[in-house]
Amino acid sequence: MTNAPARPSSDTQPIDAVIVGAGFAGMYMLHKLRGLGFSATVLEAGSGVGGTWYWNRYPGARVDIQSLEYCFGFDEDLEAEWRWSERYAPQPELLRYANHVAERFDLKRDIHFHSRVTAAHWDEASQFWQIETEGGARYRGRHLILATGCLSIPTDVTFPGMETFKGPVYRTSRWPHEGVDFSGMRVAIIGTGSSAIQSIPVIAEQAAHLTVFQRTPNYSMPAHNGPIPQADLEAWAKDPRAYRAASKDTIGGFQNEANTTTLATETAPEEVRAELERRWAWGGFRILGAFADTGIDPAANRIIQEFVAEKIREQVADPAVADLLTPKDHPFGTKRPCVDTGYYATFNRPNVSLVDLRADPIVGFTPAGISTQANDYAFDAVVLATGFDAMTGAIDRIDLRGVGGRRIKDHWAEGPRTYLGLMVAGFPNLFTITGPGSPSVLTNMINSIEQHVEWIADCLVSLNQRQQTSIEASEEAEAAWCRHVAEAVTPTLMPQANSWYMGANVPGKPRMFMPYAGGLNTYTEICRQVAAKDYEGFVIRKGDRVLSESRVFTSHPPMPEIPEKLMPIVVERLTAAGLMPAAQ
Ligand code: NA7
Repeated sequence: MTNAPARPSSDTQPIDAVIVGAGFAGMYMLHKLRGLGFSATVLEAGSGVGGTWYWNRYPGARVDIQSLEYCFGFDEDLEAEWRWSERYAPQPELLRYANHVAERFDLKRDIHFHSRVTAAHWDEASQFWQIETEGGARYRGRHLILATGCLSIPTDVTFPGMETFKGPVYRTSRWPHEGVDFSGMRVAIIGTGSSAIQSIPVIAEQAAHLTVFQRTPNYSMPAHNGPIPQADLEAWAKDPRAYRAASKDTIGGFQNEANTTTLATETAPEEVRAELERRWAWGGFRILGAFADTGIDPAANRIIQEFVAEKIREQVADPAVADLLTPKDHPFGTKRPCVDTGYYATFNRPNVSLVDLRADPIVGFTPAGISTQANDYAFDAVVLATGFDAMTGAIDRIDLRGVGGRRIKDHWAEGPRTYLGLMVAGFPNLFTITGPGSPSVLTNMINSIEQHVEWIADCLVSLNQRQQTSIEASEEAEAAWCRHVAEAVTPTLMPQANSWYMGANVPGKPRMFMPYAGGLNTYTEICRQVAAKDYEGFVIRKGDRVLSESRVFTSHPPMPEIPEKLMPIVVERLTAAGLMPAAQ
C-alpha cells in the first residue's frame, strides 16, 4: 500500500467535519452531512470503502446478523433496490454493497484514500481540529468524527522466530486482495475466535492438511445459512419501515425474540430443551434470547452450556476432540459467541487436526513450521486469526490531543471514558461513532451506526443554527455515564470472561467492560432525551464564551424489569462493585 494521498497532499481549507474511516459509519456520516449542507471530507487508510469488509477478506468471512437487518435503512430506494443472495451475506457481497452505496450517493469524490490519520490536535484559538495524515497532508476540521471501527486494528501477536519461517504468514484481518490458494499445502491456523471459526471449514476443504492451534475454545452456533427465511422476507416486504423500526427497538438491534420474563431455572427441563432446540434449529444468535436468566444466573447459564456441549458432542466424532472444543472457562454468551457453517464437523475430516495449546504451548516458529513444547510441526503456510485491539485500538493509535494538549491515551489510561460513547470530556467537537461506552459491538452495528450518525448530524445542525462553535462533554456527565455503563453490565455474567470486550486480549490494556450493555433501544431513548434537554451534560461555547452549560446527566433509564428471583444476584453484584449502597 502506498502512503501517497490519492488527492492533493495538503488541504487546509476549513471543513465542517473531517470524518476518519470509510466503512459503513464514515460513508453514512458523509452522506448525511452533505445532505444537510455541511462540508465534509473522509480520510481512509485503505484504498477502498467498506471498513471491516474491505480488510477482512479471509476465506469464509461473512456477517453473523441476518443481511436483511445488517444493511442501511436510511434510504428507502436503496433498501428496495438491493437484494441479498443469502441469509448471511459473504464478505465479497458486503464489499459490493459498500461500493454500491458509495457510488449511488457519489461518496468517493469526498473520500481521500491512502490517508491514515496520525495526529489530530484541538486548536483552542481557532476552535478547529488540526489533522495530519501519514503522508503529511493536513486538514482543518470544525468537527472531527472518528468512524474508525471497533475491530479494525489487529493485535500485534508475534511468536519467537516467526521471521525465520520459510513460508508465508497471513493475518485474517489483512488478507491479500488477490486471495490465497492453499491447494496441496500443509497449513496452520492459530486462534479459534470468530475469524478462525469461519475460515477453518473453508481452508480445510482446500489444504492438504490443516492444523488448528487452539488456546481457548469458543461457543459457536450454526448459521444455517441459505435463502432468507420466507417469514422474514414477507415481514420485511410488507412494510420495510416497520421491519426496520422493529429491529432498532430491541436490545441487540436485530429481531431475536428476546425473552425477558421466562426463567430457565423455573421451566420444566423438557420445555427448556424444546425451546433451545427450536432456537438452535433457527440458527445464529437466536438462542441467546431464549430465557431471561441465562445472562445473569450461573445455574441458568450452565443449562445452556450443557446444551451446547451436547451439540458439540453430536457433531464431533472423536469424544476427546469434542471435549477439547468445548468451552469450560467462561459462561455462555460472555465472550462474543460465534456463528459458523460446518465448524465442528470439520474436525471429523482426516486432513484436520487440533492442537491444545493449554496442554502443549507454542515455543516458537522454526524455518520449517511451528514448535510446541512437545512437538515439531512442518507447514507451508501459517494463518494468524489472533484478534483485535478492540474498541480503543484505532482511536488511541492517533496522536489525539484535546484542550491544553491533553492526550486521549492519558485520559483513557485506566480505560476508555466517554459520555454516551459519543464524546469525551476535554475533547470538544470530537465524536466517536460506535465508540466505547456505546452499545456498538453488542448490537447490529449498522443499526447502531445509523442511530449515532443521525444523533451527531442533529447535534451539528443545532450548533450551527445557533452559531455555536464547540460542544464538549462535561467531566461530571462523563463520570456519570461511565458509572452507568458499569451499572448496566455488572449484574450480568459478562465481566467474568477474559474477553476483548474487557480489553483482556491485549497485554497491559486496562480491564474494563467497554461497550454499553443496556441495549440499543434504551440507549437510543437516552440519547434522544439528552438532545431534547438541550444537550444536557454538555458545555456549548461560541469561541471562548460559554453559551450553555448543563453539566449533569439526568436521563438515566428506568431500572430494567428484572425477574424477582434474580434480584438478589443483581444486588449482590452491584453492591460488591460499589455501585449500590450496601444494605444496613
Ligand atoms: P478473537 O475473537 O479475539 O479471537 C482471537 C483468537 O486468537 C482467540 O482464539 C485467541 O485465544 C487466539 N490467540 C490470540 N493470541 C494468541 C496467542 N498468542 N497464541 C495462541 N492463540 C492466540 O478475534 P477474531 O478475529 O476471531 O474475532 C473478532 C471479532 O470479529 C468477533 O468477535 C466478531 O465480532 C468479528 P484466547 O481466547 O485469547 O485464548
